[in-house]
Formats: sequence, structure tokens, C-alpha cells
Amino acid sequence: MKKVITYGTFDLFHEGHRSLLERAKALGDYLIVGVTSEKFDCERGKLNVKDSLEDRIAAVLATGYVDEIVIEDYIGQKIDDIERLGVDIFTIGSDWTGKFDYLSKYCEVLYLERTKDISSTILRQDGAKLLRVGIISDTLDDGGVCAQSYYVSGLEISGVFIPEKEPEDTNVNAEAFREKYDLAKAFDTAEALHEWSNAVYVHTRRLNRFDYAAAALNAGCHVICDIPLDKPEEDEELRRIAAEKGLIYIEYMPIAYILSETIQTIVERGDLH
Ligand code: C2G
Repeated sequence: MKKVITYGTFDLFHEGHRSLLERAKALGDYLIVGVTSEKFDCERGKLNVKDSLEDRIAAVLATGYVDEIVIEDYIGQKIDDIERLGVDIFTIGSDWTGKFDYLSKYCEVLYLERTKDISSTILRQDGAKLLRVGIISDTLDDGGVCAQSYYVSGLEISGVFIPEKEPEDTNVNAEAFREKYDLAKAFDTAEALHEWSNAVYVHTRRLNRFDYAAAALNAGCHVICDIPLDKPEEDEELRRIAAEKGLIYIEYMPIAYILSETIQTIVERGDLH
């Protein structure tokens, strides 16, 4: 008998989870699912988990693919489970590619393609908790948001729109960005991005930040915007539009900016030696 094991939080259970379990089961005869405890999620930095452990286990069992549940409660448990339960295959979604190669000492390791765009399969009452963030960028850089999104339950990157770019950047386009970060959609217009998102992350050069942030707010999307803005009064204006529309406007400070500020502060003290 071939035993397969997979792990996850399975919060706000959706089609991506179901499809992963279906394909995991098809790899063998007996499927074991490790569902993360609240304590373990807290320790590994998974944020914003909404459903209780009991509800998450019930959702996993309701698929009918699962033969045994274990509760994942500590770092290093995967090795213990694989040995104790005599597991032949460890599998997990492609967002984890490479991260569990160390388990190949104990069993076969397989990464299954992650499902893009799960928003339509979240139950309506839970869907209200799903933040669909569209990215507006003018380079092939996401500011680290896509990788971070895997650690935040209830957040999905809806896709990307690339409005303007340097003329010589011939390889910069929304489709290339979409492919790089394995996103669901590459949008042709800001309007299309607004329609598919309920929040927008503005990650463009300073000069354009205000215009894209204001357009997103006016289209009814919450905004997370890189700072600094081009002019001090732009910040006030974005706050005004957000308040008027009942939306949230959040300034996001990319790490490089914090670093350069920090370096400047240190250098200005003048006591480097
Ligand atoms: N998944 C997917 N498609 C999505 C979302 C998730 O295929 N759109 C997969 C993930 O790749 C994972 C499983 O569904 O294999 C469970 O996902 P999560 O609940 O987000 O759990 P995760 O944080 O990936 O925990 O020890 C825990 C594990 O490391 C995985």
C-alpha cells in the first residue's frame, strides 16, 4: 500500500485545497493530511487564520479524499510523521517548490501545481473575508508582496497591471510579470485590475504613485501604496478620498527605503570609523 502525506492550514477551505487533496490522493492508496495547529501557525508566521482547527479538519475530511488526519504542532514533525507512519510520498503545492527537498532522505518528494485564482470558489460568507490584491508595477519587481502573501491567510494576489515602463525595458510587460510570480492574471488596463480586486498595491516610480492610488480609490479599491509620494500634499489628498469613500489607504515602506534612510541617519552622525 502506497502512503501519501501532505500538510496545510486549510483555512477558508477552497478549490485550491480540494484540488491539491484530490491529486495527492491519486498519487497512492492512503492519504494522510497534517492540519496545522494554531500554535504551530503562530510559530511559523502564518497570519490571519480565521477558522478553528476543528472547522479546518472538518473541511478537509468533508472532501472524502482523506484516510487519516494528524495535527502538525511542531517544527521537525514532518520527519517524525513520515518515519512513524511509513510514508512513501510527501507532496505539497508548488508555492513550496524546493523548500521540502530535505525530506527526500526519508521518502519521495513531489510538488503539485498550485491553483491560481481561488476567489470564485470561496463560500460567499467567507469570500467577504478574502482580500484580492491587484499589483500595479512598472518593473518586473513585486516589492516582495507575492512571497509574503503565502503567509497571510485570506489574501490572494488577483493579478498585475504594468502601466508604463522605460522604453528600453522591452522585456517588461504584465504577462512576463504574471509568469515570474505565477499569478492568475495579467491585466491590460487599470480598470480591469480594479474590477478583479478589492485592494490595489501601487508599486511604481514615485512620480506615478499618486495617480494610480487615486484612481484605485475612486474605483472603490482599498490602496496600499509605496511611499514616499512625489509631493507632500498628495498624501493628504489620498487620505481625503479614502475617508470620503469609506476605504483604507495604507502607506507601505519598501525595505530598501528604510535601509537607505537608516544608512543616511548613521552617516549623518558622522562618527563612522
Ligand atoms: N494550495 C494550492 N492552491 C492555492 C492555495 C493553496 O494548491 N491557491 C495548496 C498549498 O500549496 C498547500 C495546500 O494547498 O499544499 C494547503 O495550503 P495552505 O492551507 O495555505 O497551507 P500552507 O501554508 O501551504 O502550509 O506545514 C504546513 C505546510 O508547510 C503548508
